[in-house]
Amino acid sequence: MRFHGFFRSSSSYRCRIAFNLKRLSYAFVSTPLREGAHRTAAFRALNPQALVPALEDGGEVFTQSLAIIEWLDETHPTPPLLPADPATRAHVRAFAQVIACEVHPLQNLRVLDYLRQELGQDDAGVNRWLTRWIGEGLAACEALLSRRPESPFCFGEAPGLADICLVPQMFSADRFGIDTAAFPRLRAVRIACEALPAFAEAAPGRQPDAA
Ligand SMILES: N[C@@H](CCC(=O)N[C@@H](CS)C(=O)NCC(=O)O)C(=O)O
Repeated sequence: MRFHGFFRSSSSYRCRIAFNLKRLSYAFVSTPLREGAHRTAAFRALNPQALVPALEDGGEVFTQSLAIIEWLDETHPTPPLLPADPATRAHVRAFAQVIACEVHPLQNLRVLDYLRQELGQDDAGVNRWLTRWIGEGLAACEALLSRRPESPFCFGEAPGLADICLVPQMFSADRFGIDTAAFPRLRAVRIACEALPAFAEAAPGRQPDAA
């Protein structure tokens, strides 16, 4: 498998955690976003959307981190990243999608560049944007978990897709200076996850292309 990603990309970070949980090895191809490596013709041939990650596996190219993670889960079922019970699976997917579909797109490089370059926003304006949308999304995640019994991970005794999405988003919140004190459950899950080698070794600072 050849995995195209970037150390600080949170959707790449999600995939790295999934690889590690499943003990899968892969060849890593760094795609430095700040240098525009994802906008080259060569990269667009892999992903016409010009976004990392992309995974080459078995003669196919897969894109979109949630699709990649479900592909890995279906082709390497142990340990499972989704629960067996259909209702809980739906809740896990909903939690993951709050982050991957509602929060993350609003903090993406191209969106922040657009705010600065096309809409003329300064640091204060961009920070207001990030605080609003990341804060609102994490508050929803905290509320979703608060409805459930206490557990070390988002949905029980083992980490899965929800935790895979949460930890990179919490990392991004720190990077953007968002206060997460109001989200004790999310913070506790993050601590439990980061104590595991699969999460710790996936951290941006531990990647070969970390700046
Ligand atoms: N929904 C996509 C998001 C992919 C994405 O937005 N990747 C970011 C890095 S985390 C990227 O390539 N950004 C480049 C840009 O915004 O120009 C996924 O989950 O894979």
